[in-house]
Amino acid sequence: MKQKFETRAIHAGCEPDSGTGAIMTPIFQTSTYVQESPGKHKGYDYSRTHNPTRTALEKNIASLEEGKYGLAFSSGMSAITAITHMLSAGDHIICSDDVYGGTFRLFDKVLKKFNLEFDFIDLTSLQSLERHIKNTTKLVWLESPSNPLLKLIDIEATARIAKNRGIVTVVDNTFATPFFQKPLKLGADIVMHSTTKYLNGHSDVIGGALVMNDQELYNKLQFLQNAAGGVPGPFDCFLVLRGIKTLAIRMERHAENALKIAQFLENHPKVRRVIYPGLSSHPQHELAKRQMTGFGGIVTFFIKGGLEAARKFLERVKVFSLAESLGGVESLIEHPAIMTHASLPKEVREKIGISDELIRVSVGIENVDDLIDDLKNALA
Ligand code: P1T
Repeated sequence: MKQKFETRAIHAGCEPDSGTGAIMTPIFQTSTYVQESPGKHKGYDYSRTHNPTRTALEKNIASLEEGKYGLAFSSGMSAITAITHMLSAGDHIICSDDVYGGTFRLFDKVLKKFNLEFDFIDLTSLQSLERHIKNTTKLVWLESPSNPLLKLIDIEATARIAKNRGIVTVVDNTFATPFFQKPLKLGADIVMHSTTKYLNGHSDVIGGALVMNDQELYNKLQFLQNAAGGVPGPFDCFLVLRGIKTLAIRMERHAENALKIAQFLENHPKVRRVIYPGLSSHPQHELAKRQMTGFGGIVTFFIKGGLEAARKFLERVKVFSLAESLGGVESLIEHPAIMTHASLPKEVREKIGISDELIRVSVGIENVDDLIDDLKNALA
């Protein structure tokens, strides 16, 4: 019988050390490996290409996503960059209009210079996806739930449309994590992660990962991982592996706390609107129930009173920390328009709904009563 998620999170890729019996994967802090004879070695020749601590992490994340192959990177952005290195000048990419500001910035400010063409569209509409596909379209890029507006995209339907046209679908699964959503099983070709977030879970590492089933895609991406060199160090791999061991119980608590906070905010007179996929008021709550097994730990809401009210509120929280990032055990709160999504031009932000009243909450695993108390006091 195939092991369950919680068991694989702890054991996949992690064998006790053959030399010593050490139960924890050693941190192989080495750049190179001694060879018996030129080209004759134990599978490791140089740590940009392979490192045993990294191999353990890659196998572990692949197992959680129920994919065949995993690749680890030095950041979420370097994982994204590796995928874009598969493309050539003239290729066209369709990207969801609501993605992490850094992803938009890489596509819009860096890759357009290399003659890659982008359309940022509302991928909640499959008709819009069909309308924008061209002969040169090579990639469809999406986040679900998206950052920061928590839009849901029908992964199965999107991947089916793309696959029929020979287009690769990439899902950034950072917000949902494989505990709540498995894009490869829904038909996506590549799953991408900022391991900085829930997978590591303790706000002390920057990292990224890719998982896929297709061997040809894996060969290309592994070649690019080594050729471009955005690899994580062994210590960071160790920390992410350690974090993942508790992913399942952390995600359960994140989601339980997030739902209570979303319900509290939804009933607060100073709050205009709350977005959380687990609320029946979320426009895609039915899709969320179909394609996810839980709704995650991020809640966004619109505070009444414009930028002034948002600023005052964010200066007053005490248990929540005002900071970029998400997915750690501690609760974070931020203002997307000024912080994580400042790289989007104001017109674009306004068009898609990232207003000055929007606040994003990464609900941690503290006692939820303390969290609600903190929000209550700051709103008052
Ligand atoms: O920060 P890095 O590990 O390079 O990952 C980039 C990234 C990719 N995808 C998503 C969905 C993300 O949220 C991020 C990073 N996001 C933040 C720092 C943030 O506060 O939203």
